[in-house]
Amino acid sequence: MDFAADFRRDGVASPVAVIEAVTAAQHRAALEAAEVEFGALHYRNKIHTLLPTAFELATLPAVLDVVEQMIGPDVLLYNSTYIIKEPGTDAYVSWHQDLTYWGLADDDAQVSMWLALTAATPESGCMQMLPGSHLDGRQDHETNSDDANVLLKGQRINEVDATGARHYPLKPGEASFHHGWTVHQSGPNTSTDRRIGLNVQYLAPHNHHAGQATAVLVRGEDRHGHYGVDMGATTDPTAETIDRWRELDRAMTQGFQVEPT
Ligand SMILES: O=C(O)CCC(=O)C(=O)O
Repeated sequence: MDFAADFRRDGVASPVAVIEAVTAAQHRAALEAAEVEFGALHYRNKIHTLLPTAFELATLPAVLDVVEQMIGPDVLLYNSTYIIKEPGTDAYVSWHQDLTYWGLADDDAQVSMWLALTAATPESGCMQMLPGSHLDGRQDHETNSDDANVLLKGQRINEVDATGARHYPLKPGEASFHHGWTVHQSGPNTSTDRRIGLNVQYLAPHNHHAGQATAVLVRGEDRHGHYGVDMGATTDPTAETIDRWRELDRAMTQGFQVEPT
């Protein structure tokens, strides 16, 4: 499969098999053990700096090989979050584009991966995307407060022509990769199981961020030095790594206000 060609043409490549279902189940169990220790971990930033299970998934060779096809041989891991929809809840994600609030210099030198740890189906609230919409650039968003909307500012594109929109279902262990201008949304989880995905953002090192940003180099070289250095978690959390993660999570949430350059 030429995932890079799909990504260039459609702004999305999916599904990409990256781990076995049994391995996905082990990572789900590791996440659920961490939820017992740390409380809810839905949508907490930079989770790869806290949990070795998240860092391992974000740096799988099978994932980085695809990322490299899309953004080149030098790869920074910028952010990761578990996005969890509990069964029978109304949490949804409105039509939006990721890059609207990121503040990056080069829109094409980034990609997001969404790796399913449980089944992501139309019933459980998998992503729906508009293939090719990344080619039209930024669209106007408005913000509103809606507790059911997973997005921090409840941002949404109001005028979406959803003709041609497709669901992108994933089996446990499969991933999708999408461009930051690809218009997408997801509906509520009406299934009987949790819908759990690990969402990871990768950047090429030349892709300067308008704010104070940090990242981990996970492949190749960083000849630019635009980013402060995060440490990926390779051992169980310590008091020090927990404190640092809390600080990074808070800073990312506050930095969300950064407008694009
Ligand atoms: O998890 C979801 O349903 C939405 C994820 C999303 O918006 C994204 O990965 O950019």
